[in-house]
Amino acid sequence: MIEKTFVMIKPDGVQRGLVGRILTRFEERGLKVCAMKMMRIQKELAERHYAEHKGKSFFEPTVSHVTSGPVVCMVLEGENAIAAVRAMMGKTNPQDAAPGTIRGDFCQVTGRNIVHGSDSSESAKREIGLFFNDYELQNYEKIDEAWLFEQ
Ligand code: IDP
Ligand code: MG
Repeated sequence: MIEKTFVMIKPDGVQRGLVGRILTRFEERGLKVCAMKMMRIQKELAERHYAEHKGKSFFEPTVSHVTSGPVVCMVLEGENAIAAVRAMMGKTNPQDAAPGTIRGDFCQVTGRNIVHGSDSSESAKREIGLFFNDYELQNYEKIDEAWLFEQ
């Protein structure tokens, strides 16, 4: 099923100069970029984004980290895009993330795992709505679609 998912390159990914390499992985997979922007997240938005973790020990540090510098937010579309992106990111703790995944290749600790991706269709819908207005989502056909998918 063709899905949209929300992806964010966190401040550590931006600071380490990995935006291009992370984006390239998604583009090479054939995922379509439907929206993308760099922004500085306000505390309130960060708290809403990570609301499911409120009360956990890592909530405050995570909110603090994700608001500490600019992030790059995007909406990616493709076949089972939500699970596909999660698989490409690797496990939350980079020590458990397989080599070949973004976290497995570029990170060492959970609190600096450089990338976020929605974990379910409900999360994807919620997170896309939190970070993007409808008019920011581009609806277009890419020329590689005829070769990426069976007709
Ligand atoms: P996910 O990003 O793989 O979906 P979640 O469990 O939803 O992982 O946690 C959200 C984010 O909170 C993680 O990506 C990480 O940045 C941070 N986080 C989660 N657990 C810990 C922890 O035990 N220590 C430090 N940071 C954590
Ligand atoms: Mg999560």
